[in-house]
Amino acid sequence: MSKKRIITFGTFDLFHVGHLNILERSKKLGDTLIVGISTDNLNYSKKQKYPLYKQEERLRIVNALGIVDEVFYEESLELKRDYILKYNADILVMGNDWEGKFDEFKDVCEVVYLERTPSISTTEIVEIIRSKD
Ligand code: C2G
Repeated sequence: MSKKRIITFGTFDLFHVGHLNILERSKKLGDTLIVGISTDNLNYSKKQKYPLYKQEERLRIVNALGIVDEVFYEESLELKRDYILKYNADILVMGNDWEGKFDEFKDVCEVVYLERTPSISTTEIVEIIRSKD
């Protein structure tokens, strides 16, 4: 049987266990895990703010995980179909905060939404640290 290629996307700012959980569960769906790291500029255009960690740092952290096989920069949300095709992905995995949003790609790959890990997010971590000042 041919090896299954999994693709997923994210910012992975202040890398935490919620990020690790989704990457571990994504890897279990196949053989090769490819991760698109959203660029600083893409984040700015989506959220009007830059991540705390620079894209080079976020990419290095994710790439250093033993379960991750390939990483690349996600420059634009509109390029998702191109990335799926370029990286020959069999399955697109996204957190269920994106439920239904990527169903349009079901013509080129399987689309799976995984449950987010409850009670942890980069925003929450920042708020907790700020409140300790
Ligand atoms: N995640 C999770 N549980 C959490 C927090 C995050 O499962 N408690 C998942 C998200 O659902 C996502 C991945 O971790 O699949 C990365 O999360 P973010 O860095 O917040 O990604 P986001 O900014 O939503 O970028 O093309 C889409 C974007 O690049 C996604």
